[in-house]
Amino acid sequence: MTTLGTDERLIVRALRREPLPRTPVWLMRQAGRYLPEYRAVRERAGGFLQMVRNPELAAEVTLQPVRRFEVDAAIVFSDILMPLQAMGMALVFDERGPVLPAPLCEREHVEALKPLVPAESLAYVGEALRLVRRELADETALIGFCGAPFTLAAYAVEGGTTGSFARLRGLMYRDTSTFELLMDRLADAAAAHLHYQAERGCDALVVFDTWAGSLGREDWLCYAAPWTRRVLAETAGIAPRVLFAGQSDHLLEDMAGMGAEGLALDHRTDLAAAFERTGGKVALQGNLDPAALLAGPEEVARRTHALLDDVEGRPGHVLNLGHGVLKETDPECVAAFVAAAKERER
Ligand code: 1CP
Repeated sequence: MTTLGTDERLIVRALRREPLPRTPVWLMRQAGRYLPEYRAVRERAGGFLQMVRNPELAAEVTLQPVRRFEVDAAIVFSDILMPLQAMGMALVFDERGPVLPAPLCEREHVEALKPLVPAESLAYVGEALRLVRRELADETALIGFCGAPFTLAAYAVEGGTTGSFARLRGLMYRDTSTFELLMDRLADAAAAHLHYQAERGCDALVVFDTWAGSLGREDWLCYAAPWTRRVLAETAGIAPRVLFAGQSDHLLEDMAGMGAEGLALDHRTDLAAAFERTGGKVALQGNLDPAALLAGPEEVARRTHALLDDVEGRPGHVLNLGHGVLKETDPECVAAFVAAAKERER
């Protein structure tokens, strides 16, 4: 048996914009509470953090959607906020999501953050990657990820999910030098985390900038983009990188020039138009509305084919949702989404 190298896995080839026999497919949040087998492991572990920090359990839930749906990639089960915990911040997850009970508000808090040394404080991620790669079929890619500095800063300063980002925006405008110090520290951490995951065998890396699109273009250029660009510059060549930014149609052309090989689009952006707007500079990932998977399997298949028809023949497409799988999703609908992509093999 010959062994496929990283370079031959479909997703890697799509990110290089090679013509392919079919469009590769995976889903953001493909491991999660919509899967009964995930809920069973979570129950046994006693919570989300206990799963993430236990490499055997993290590997198990990483592999669950790969076994069930035969997606083209596994994404390591962890969270973008784990580096904040490793840097010394308290972190808990409750039913609604992440909570950081002691958010940063003074310059001393930022200065007290520990530099991230992934081989020490995130060794459980490296071990999970090793266990997953051992079980994966040769043709399946392994994806690592990090949060972009602005999105990490949002959680570190807000203390959790807020709609307005009032604390972050206040810091950004009124104490810009503290904000910039925080962004510098987070950019160092993000780059270190990506290097570690590439060294541990990841074929591709995703940089999640979930909240970047909340900024208008001028503020984004001034307060967010320079640090994302820095993370991408410091990780050039280690593995192809995909930049995800939600609700960022107004930033699409700029995002295409950030240095990532691929851009992940949410469902509000027209995919065929995005191929025109980015002019072949980057591969594009996306972008079915996650809520479309709440329709029945037939409707999911119809919509997925319509999306693929729209970009037929364009190299450099990775099929995915525009954001993570919703926990109310019927696994049959995920199966229909994946099957639609696979049955188009030429
Ligand atoms: O069981 C549970 O209740 C946990 C829910 C959950 C899961 C399954 C959280 C809490 N994180 C995760 C895993 C996760 N998070 C992965 C694993 C791999 C996979 O996709 O299967 C990844 C890549 C993330 C990334 C992540 N976490 C992002 C960026 C992507 C995005 O969705 O925009 C963000 C913003 C987070 C923070 C976070 N962690 C968890 C939740 C519910 C959230 C989002 C909360 C919010 O909207 O602010």
